[in-house]
Amino acid sequence: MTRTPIKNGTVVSPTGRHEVDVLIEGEKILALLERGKSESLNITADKVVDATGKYVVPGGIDVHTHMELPFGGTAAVDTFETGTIAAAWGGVTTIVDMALQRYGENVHEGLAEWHRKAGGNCAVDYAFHQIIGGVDEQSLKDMTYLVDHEGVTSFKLFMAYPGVFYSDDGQILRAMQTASENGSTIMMHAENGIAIDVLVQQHIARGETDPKYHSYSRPSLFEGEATNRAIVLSKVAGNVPLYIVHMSASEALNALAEARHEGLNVFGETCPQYLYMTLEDHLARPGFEGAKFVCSPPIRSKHDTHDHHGDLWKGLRMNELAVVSTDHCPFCYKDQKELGLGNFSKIPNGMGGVEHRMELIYQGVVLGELTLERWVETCCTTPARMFGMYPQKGVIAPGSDADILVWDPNKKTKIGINDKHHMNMDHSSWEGTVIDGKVDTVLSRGMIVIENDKYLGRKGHGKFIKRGLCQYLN
Ligand code: DUC
Ligand code: ZN
Ligand code: ZN
Repeated sequence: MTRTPIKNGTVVSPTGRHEVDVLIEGEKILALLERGKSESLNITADKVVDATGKYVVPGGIDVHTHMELPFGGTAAVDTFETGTIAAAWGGVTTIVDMALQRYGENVHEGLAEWHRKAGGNCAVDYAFHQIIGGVDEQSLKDMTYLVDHEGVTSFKLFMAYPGVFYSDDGQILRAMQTASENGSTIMMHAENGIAIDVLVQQHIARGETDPKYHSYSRPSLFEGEATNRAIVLSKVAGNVPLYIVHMSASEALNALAEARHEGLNVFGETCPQYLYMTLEDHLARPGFEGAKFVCSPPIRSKHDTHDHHGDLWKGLRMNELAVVSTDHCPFCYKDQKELGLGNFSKIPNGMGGVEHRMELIYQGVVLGELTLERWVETCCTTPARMFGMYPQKGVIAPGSDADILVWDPNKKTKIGINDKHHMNMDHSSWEGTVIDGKVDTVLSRGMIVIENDKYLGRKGHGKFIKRGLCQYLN
């Protein structure tokens, strides 16, 4: 078996920083060694990674991606191959993608289709949540089968997108009751889709068709209302674990914080776009450029009564928000975003970001929004525990998978289509952004996949990870 020591770096965990070396054997972490110990023990190494002046952290885990998702009359452009290569470039060693079942479709077939897409194609490890777009007797039974036999232990439901993925409150309650029996987690897209559709039609009827009306038609109050409703339903269903995805709004965060204060098993996730982007600076760009930033929930206004960015960063610091994911759902500008020229409601919803989450949230450390430890916790460790992959993933400890990111705080990263950009989109959502740090070396189960600005990975190296239940329950 190959032996790879990572020497002279600072190992960062959610609880602190340690000046130790990491010894990897094969696919696993064998030991953490005091400085100099590998020399005194005479450990033979096949390769040494020198991490002098660098941080050594668990590989990033992005628990919310949509590779190849058919959506908005088209499909997300990253395949599992291109998307996981981009993930590796961004220091991400595990993704959890959303397998799809729509109304009238069979859950097992939806999951099998996702295995066909991903199997043999991934550069890093992957797991699945299951979208349930049609809650009925059969899909409820199938949920329990997936938990018991398939290592799929979380289900995404939608309070938005009527006629596409939408579940009504009765369906949501029934899915939550099923989850409360089988131990799984309900992930919720919390926006009031029925009310949103009314506003969308009214904007279009008034000739307000530019991308910025996407945000005006989805007010933050609707996200707050839906979040609160989801929480109430989860409480009635027996305090079922509820994970609110891609939170963008202070109103929603307030509802979440109150529920957590009450001791409910309710958790929240946000994404970099909601921490940095604004309606005015992105969605309202001249011409049709704002279409690049159409995603749901939408990017919020900086002139709202709430300071959404400030509140979300604070929520991350205070563990009201537990996780940062990306909701990676990439579409090209040409021919895909352009489907919505003259009608914002036809713009495919989504942004690509799987490559940049570790970078963008590290920039939050530089800006004083988060500690280095909390960066690791929200991007690596908590995602693993939230979705039943700990301690195989999310931690640098003996016996864990050797998924490791060596991060250089002394170099810079310029993001952009002609700079750092490995996703399949024809543009970068983060064009021109400069990060005060850089992905240096990335290992996926002991294999170096990124080193010296080169991708050294292999299609098919990434394995499917069967997951357990949420590891944070009361
Ligand atoms: N939101 C998006 O922006 N894209 C994919 C699905 C979703 O909920
Ligand atoms: Zn969603
Ligand atoms: Zn999503």
